[in-house]
Amino acid sequence: MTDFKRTLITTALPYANGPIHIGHLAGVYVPADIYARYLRLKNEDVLLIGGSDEHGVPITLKAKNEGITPQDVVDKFHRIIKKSFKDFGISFDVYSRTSAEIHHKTASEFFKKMYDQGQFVEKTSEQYFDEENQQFLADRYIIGTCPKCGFEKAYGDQCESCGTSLSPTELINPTSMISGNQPVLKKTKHWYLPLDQYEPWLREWILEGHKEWKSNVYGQCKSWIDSGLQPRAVTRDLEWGVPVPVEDAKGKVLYVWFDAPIGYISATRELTPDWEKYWKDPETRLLHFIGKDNIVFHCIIFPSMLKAEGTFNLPDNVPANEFLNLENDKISTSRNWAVWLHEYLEEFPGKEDVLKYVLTANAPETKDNDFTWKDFQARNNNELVAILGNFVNRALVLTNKYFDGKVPARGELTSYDRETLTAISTIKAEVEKSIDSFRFREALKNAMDLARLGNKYLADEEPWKVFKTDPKRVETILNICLQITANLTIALEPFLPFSMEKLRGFLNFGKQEWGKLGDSDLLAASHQVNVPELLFEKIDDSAIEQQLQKLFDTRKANEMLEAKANPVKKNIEFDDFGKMDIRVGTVIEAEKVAKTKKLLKLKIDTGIDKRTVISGIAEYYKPENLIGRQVSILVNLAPKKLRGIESQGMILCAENADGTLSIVSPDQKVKNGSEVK
Ligand code: B3M
Ligand code: ZN
Repeated sequence: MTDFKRTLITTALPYANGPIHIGHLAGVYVPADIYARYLRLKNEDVLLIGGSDEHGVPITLKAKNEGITPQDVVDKFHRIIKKSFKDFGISFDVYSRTSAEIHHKTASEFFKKMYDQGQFVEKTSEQYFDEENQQFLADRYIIGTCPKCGFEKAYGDQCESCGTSLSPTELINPTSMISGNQPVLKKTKHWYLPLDQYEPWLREWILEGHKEWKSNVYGQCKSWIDSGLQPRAVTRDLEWGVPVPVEDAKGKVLYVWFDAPIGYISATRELTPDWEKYWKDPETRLLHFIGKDNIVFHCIIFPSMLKAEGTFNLPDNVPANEFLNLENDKISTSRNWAVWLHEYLEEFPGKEDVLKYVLTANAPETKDNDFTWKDFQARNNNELVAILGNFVNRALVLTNKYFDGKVPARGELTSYDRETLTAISTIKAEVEKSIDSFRFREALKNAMDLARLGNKYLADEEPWKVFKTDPKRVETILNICLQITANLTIALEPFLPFSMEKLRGFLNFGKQEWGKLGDSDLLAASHQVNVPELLFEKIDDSAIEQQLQKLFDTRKANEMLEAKANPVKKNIEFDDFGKMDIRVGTVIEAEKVAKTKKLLKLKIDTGIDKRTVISGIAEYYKPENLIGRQVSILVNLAPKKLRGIESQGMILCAENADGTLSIVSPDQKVKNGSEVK
């Protein structure tokens, strides 16, 4: 099926402004590592490329806040990230960084070539400038009042309250988030990638040519393309980054999303003088492992850049994953809501594979998933210990006990034996089918099924009983168990590399090629095995409680910070409160407002009348679930047009720390029109 000679696997370059957490691992690095290890076992020519993304505005702001240089920030986190990946066993062939000289050179040349080929559009526009800090402001660093809904903390690119996408100049009362001052408009020139011109080609290449891509990836591409692509600025007014290599561009750098994917090329170049073979030979297959928030950059923008440059391969597939949550809450670096890899490695020494196992078994491949410490413990204790570890341990211990550690030969076979041997012979095709289509959790399950089957076979056959009456029969049983064990060292090698190395040590057995998987004579009769140690250990409740306590403390600390950031407002008189007419009403109709993410159009029976209210709760409530619910509504709020619909009032909601909204309702049914006071 394969018509390529080699595979180049890239993994999203993490921003070097924080450490790696389990969300990064589950979404990108664990699956990419499994895939690379699998291909290496098959003796394929493969490179696994990684590196730190060290540019961008957030890094400069972090440096500013801490009174250090951006280089200091990235040096610190690059070191932490690189070490934690290494200790965890992500088998990068190279882990580079975008502040490296080779990267600046590569990105610069790439831009220059596109520039010389006339592939950018030059545009001068007015952009907000912070006079105090003498810098142009990225859209995200300007806040102001949303012209559509009046929300006071809308960002320069989007209002988080009503979902409208904005440009900074549309904001009312714009404020620089850096100085707190009002920014001024200043002329500046930038280079744009005219993505609109690539639309017909993208349609053809992705929508026609790559229907096999994962449906979440294909779907996102389709919706981007269908909603119309706009030219994108690929340069910024900033000091930190790759300088724009043309005259007349002082104080300008390449936009971080322009240079970062080129980082994959630079890293390959750092690794091998043969790098062009991996990027330009059409017999090389290019795969990008990323999370879903990076799809547009890897499927639309970077390919357009590669296409424009003209000499590079395009990605063959982009198996992007969804998100992993932690204990039912979004993982967040700024809120410290995460399991950090470097901390895990310290707190659970020798348990790298346990985390790999749990993250793969519960990988967010088709939908967002949740990591919980209870599930982590259960999967370790009930699967790794009770099934895999228990099985191989008993097979090895019994072989030592009855046969001095020499692999016994098989004798006459029962039909159960034959069934079991057949399961060994089919495992390869099953695991391959899943891995080849990037379904790693299914592949892991298939491989673990072999251990499950071995465990059951051993329990059913009870060699410890049979030995007393028929020791010859035990030779066959243990031979089969040991052959399963030897096969597991191959099938599970991509997933649990540290443990399989250990297990090969117990078996006194070398590392095998993938092609050997399915062979039920991997171990010759009278081959000497060793006395095993435990392959996995139980994780007790106290270790889990400690982790939960840590998260609990984080949550508490966050709540306190948020309370401080949201202080109690100035006192008011009762009369001020009395001006608000808040009533209880019942939702009688509900529908989404077309072309918005956040808005619902509700018809409310207020007891006084039936009126229309637009509410920004579409992300948290399905319209059909609202019908019949009682809500609190501010009925004397001056009517306002939103998206062309007049909203007559406002539904009251409680805003959670993470920004999610929850409707405030009476705790028992009351008459519509009842006053809230
Ligand atoms: N650093 C964004 C992220 O970490 C970005 C990825 C770059 S991949 C070229 O999600
Ligand atoms: Zn708004």
